[in-house]
Amino acid sequence: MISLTSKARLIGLTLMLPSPLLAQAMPMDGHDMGRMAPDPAPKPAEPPAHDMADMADMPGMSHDPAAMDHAMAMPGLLGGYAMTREGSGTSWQPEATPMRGVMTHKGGWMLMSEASVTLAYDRQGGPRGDAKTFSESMAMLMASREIGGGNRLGLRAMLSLDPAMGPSGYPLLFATGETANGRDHLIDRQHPHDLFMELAASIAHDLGNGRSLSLYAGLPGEPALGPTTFMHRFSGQDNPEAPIGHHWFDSSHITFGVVTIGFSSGAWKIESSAFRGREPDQHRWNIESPKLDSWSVRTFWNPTKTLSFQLSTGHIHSPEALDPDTDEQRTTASASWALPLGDKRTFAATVAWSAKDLKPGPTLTAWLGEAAYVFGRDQVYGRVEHVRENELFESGPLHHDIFGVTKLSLGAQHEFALAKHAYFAIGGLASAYAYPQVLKADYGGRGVKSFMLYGRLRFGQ
Ligand SMILES: [Cu+2]
Repeated sequence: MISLTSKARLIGLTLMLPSPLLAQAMPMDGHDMGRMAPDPAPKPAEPPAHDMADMADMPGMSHDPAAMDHAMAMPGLLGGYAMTREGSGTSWQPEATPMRGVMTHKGGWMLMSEASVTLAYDRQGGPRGDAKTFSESMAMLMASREIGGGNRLGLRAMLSLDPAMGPSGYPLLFATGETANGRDHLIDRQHPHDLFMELAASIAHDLGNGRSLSLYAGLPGEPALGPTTFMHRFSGQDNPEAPIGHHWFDSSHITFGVVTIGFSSGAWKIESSAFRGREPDQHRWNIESPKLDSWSVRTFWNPTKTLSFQLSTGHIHSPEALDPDTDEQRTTASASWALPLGDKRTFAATVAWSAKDLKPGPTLTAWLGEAAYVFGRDQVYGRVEHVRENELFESGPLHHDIFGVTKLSLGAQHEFALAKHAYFAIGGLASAYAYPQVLKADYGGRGVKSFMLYGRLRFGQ
């Protein structure tokens, strides 16, 4: 067990992490990207009028055209497109997604940083419900530079103090997966994330004509499987709850040992990973030993700046420590949409489908729809998901039975600017569920039964 004082010290440490970058960011207004997507080659068909309007509105934003050109030329880590096309790991998202990190330049390096700490009160209702006050957090640092020969080096670190919430995570009805103690399954709870969420390096080689080859390695890292992770996609990133379909879509986002090769050409990308199938264990403060016993293949198609489509499949060797003889073939498809509406308004949505083919065992499917509408510093968001569950009962007559469960969450938040790049948000969300009658004894009657209230301190744009 880690003592309270050392937890406090760690929290302090993470909060301080971006401060050197913050110091660099302060005098560099002209290099500041604001909430707009860079656009290295604006097409006449898509007038950038709203982008320009956003930019002019940004406090501290330079109106110098040279500085704007410079900001628009910000390249991605893994290819010669705009950086805003890149989501978590090696994933793509719509290029029009607003950037939330703070960009700076130093001696040939392009740096980006972002951090947030959320304190949430969580109340899940019904006989299996529970209440808890917990904190979740994330700090990300990214660095990239040209290293000659048409090659770009990328480095990325993402940390979280989620382990401080305790090994059993937070109450979340119908969420399953991973373990708190190495013996019992976590049921109706969301597991905490590891201290090290990503420590990755990448090299991208420019082949010309909009084509590039890339190599990405992480310990931990994110394999080429599923859509951009929930806390990094614009449609879901301010919702403090993990989706109950996390283990269908993006549970591989922290994988101890990942190597991915990718090839992109214009609007397309194809990539393949070798990675460790086993999910992180209950010891959340350490780095686990890597292995490459699983594989995945994924393709993205971004036909316009506002759209991104994804299709992937992966063979995951022995993902669950408590069920080591079961492998999984996970196949997912998703579409994401990001629509800048001008005047600091953005609408973003994601729909996703997944099939988890347990080997041996049944195929369990899930789908998800998620949307967020940001207007100024206010936001409303929602998520609807359906999951075919077979882990709700560890024993008894319903053990391993499959139940279709649907959850709807709606939330809102308001953010206050505290200082340049520092924000404080307050928000809340409520959830309602639909499930088979046979679960009534364990989950109670239907209706709205869970809510979360939260405050969030954020460093970024
Ligand atoms: Cu996770």
